[in-house]
Amino acid sequence: MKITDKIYVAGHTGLVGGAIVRLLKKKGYLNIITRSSEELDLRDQKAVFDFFDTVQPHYVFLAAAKVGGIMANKTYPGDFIYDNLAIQNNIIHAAYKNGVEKLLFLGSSCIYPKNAPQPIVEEYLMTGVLEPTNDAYAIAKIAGIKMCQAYHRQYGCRFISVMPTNLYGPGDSYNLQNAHVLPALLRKFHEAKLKEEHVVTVWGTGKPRREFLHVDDAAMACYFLMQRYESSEIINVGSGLDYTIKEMATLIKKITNYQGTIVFDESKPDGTPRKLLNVDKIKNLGWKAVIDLEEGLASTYQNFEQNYFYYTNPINTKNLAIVHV
Ligand code: GFB
Repeated sequence: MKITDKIYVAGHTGLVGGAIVRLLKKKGYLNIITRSSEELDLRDQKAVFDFFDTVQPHYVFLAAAKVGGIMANKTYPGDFIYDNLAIQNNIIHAAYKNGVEKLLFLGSSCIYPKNAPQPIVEEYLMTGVLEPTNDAYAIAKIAGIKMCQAYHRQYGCRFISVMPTNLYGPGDSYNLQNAHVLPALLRKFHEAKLKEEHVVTVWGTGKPRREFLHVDDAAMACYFLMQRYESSEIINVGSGLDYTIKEMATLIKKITNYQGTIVFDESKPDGTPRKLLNVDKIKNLGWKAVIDLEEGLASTYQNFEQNYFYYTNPINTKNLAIVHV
């Protein structure tokens, strides 16, 4: 990517899109293009086609998606499948029609089968049944991967698909019903400390294992792959380490300096038992995560505390909660 190329980051108000924009600015790119969802509804085919027609971006980071934690996925599967299919269909097709030089599509580790052997290698895609709490989202993401591969095969488009593990960092959603586990727990422990509550409730059994990656590492990986990766085969991006939810709750208790007790609400879903990506493929290309989990969480907590009123304002959490477009 040349410093003057037009680079469209779809989803720049979301966790990953925001981190990609921060990184591109730091690297000195001069022509970063963004549109808020008020300016451009990515589910609207005509609006997206007109936008590409007018703007003619050279590179596209497709980080726009409807995303959320286990409860959001379980509650709104219709929204997750429709919005994500619409967004990615519109952007991928418009990118092809307008001769975009390269597009990077962001998937998710939940595309893999619920009981995939661990750590998960890329070849396990479509070898088993999906986790039911997020199968609608996963099917949309799998369709996006297949669309990039089909356009690569039929039209020679340089469209690549990147599968990040569970991400966290500044710019996340802190809406307790819809957020992912780490922001939800940071907020729960922080507020319990402020209100001097004796107990924090963590969903599920605490036994599922999850791998976490700081979003600035994920943005670095996307940037690296945009320059270095040409295959239409999917590629995993992760830290290579996983922890139980109980271990994560204990770590967040320490980081937030909360003195009370943790209890588990087993009426809430656990989701996939384990989701650890094998990251050999990207490591062999020369990229690895550098942000230590405890340090990354501590700085994320600092960012949350500093912007507490923004993150917990119902207007912002409503926007951030589900639609990252
Ligand atoms: O992060 P999370 O919502 O998503 O939940 P998934 C991970 C684990 O943390 C589950 C537990 O076992 C939850 O039950 N957990 C404990 C909590 N307390 C909480 C809490 O307060 N909030 C939340 N949210 N979880 C999502 C998918 O799955 O991961 C998406 O649904 C996407 O589609 C994303 O792929 C990366 O890791 O289970």
